[in-house]
Amino acid sequence: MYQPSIETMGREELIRLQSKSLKKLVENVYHTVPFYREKFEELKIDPASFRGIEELEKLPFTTKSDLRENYPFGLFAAEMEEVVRLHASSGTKGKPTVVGYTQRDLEHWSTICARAIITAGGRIGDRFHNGYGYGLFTGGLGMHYGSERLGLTTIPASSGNRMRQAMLIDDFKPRGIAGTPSFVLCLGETMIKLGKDPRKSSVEYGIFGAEPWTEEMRQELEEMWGIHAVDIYGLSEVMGPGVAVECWQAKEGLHLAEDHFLVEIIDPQTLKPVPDGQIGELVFTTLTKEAMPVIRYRTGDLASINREPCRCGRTHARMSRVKGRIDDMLIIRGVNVFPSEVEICVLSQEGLSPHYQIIVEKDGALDKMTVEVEMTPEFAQQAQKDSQKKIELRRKLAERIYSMLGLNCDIRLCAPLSLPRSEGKAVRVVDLR
Ligand code: DLL
Repeated sequence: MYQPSIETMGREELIRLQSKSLKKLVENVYHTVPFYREKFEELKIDPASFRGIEELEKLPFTTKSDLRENYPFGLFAAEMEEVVRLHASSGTKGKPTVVGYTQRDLEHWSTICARAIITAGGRIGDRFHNGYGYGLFTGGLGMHYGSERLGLTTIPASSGNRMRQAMLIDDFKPRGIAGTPSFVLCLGETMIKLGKDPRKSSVEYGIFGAEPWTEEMRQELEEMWGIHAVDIYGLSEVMGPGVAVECWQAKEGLHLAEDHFLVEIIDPQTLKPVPDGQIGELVFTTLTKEAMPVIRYRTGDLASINREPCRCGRTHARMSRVKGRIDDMLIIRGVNVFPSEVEICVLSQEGLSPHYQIIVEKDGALDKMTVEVEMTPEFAQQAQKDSQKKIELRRKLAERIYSMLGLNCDIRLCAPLSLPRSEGKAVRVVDLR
């Protein structure tokens, strides 16, 4: 462990610590962020008498639209001279959301990412190939500073240029790799195309996140590379990568950095907390951020929480894999569909590769879902000789999807390497409605 005294802290002590930080935070944002001052006044919250975690539910939520409405720096709690770094979301709808960090925030973030790398299986002395994109996206720089904090030999590969990355892995021999699961999958594919077997590479563990992925995709990556593949979660509004990470020993949920982030799971309709173990929306309050703290930030991500200590010895609560985002949920002919459910069906069907896309369009008055998926090269070869095989495979996948979702869909089998490859976050859904 990187910080054993914090990572194995008893729950009572942890809650005391969180409560103390929360009280300080409430006082601080009241005096520094007009947005929170107004909200507190509306809700008649007096920061001076706020008692801590027991009163958490009285505090207002913060949403992505609050960030947009206060673009770019309206929610900053620190003076601009103290803000030493900005990051921003890609902003597919209108303005991006902007986040800021003070020097101390960056210190904390590096420590949190260093802790995450060790949790994921990293060791002092490793070489670390960082395939997250560098730039306004938090993935690249976040993991970079975590790796340097540990003193690892850090390779800032960024995303893209797979041929070059394949060569770097061959030559630099990293023990750890990080990137979006879809990108590292494509990188493995490129290595194979170049006649290099990723299983024979030096890589022993991979830290994958920034997009939803499934247990089936984990298996695919672990087999392809011969590695431990662990899940890392985070979001810019709260900090970036490192908010939670799986341990390589158990891979049973992602350990939340609870000394820095207070987690809640709520029912997105009623906004009330749901019991541990039940899926709901993840909500975070930052406990140590200076430049842009957030109170009860509604992430839109769906997961559950488990507060039992883990067999790796860590006591911080664990979140489940993210099932999807509330706004990623497709409603097709009245049926709720998460792209991850389609991924489970695709990856558990022999003959198919993990490269797929879901197309949703109007067919007259009705919605129509088509799953485009690449065949494996072996299957495609066999199917050339026997066209019946493709009909059979299409039927099998459609049946799997029907039994998972209760929804009929069309299947389009595509040639190997024909679908677009992602360099950062994969685009799984094309909604043409
Ligand atoms: O994606 C931060 C990050 C970088 C996390 C590298 C992990 C590794 P944003 O670009 O702000 O930040 O996107 C945050 O991505 O709300 C989730 O919807 C999704 N996401 C992040 N990690 C995971 C994950 C980074 N492990 C949004 N599983 C979040 C599923 C994830 N979704």
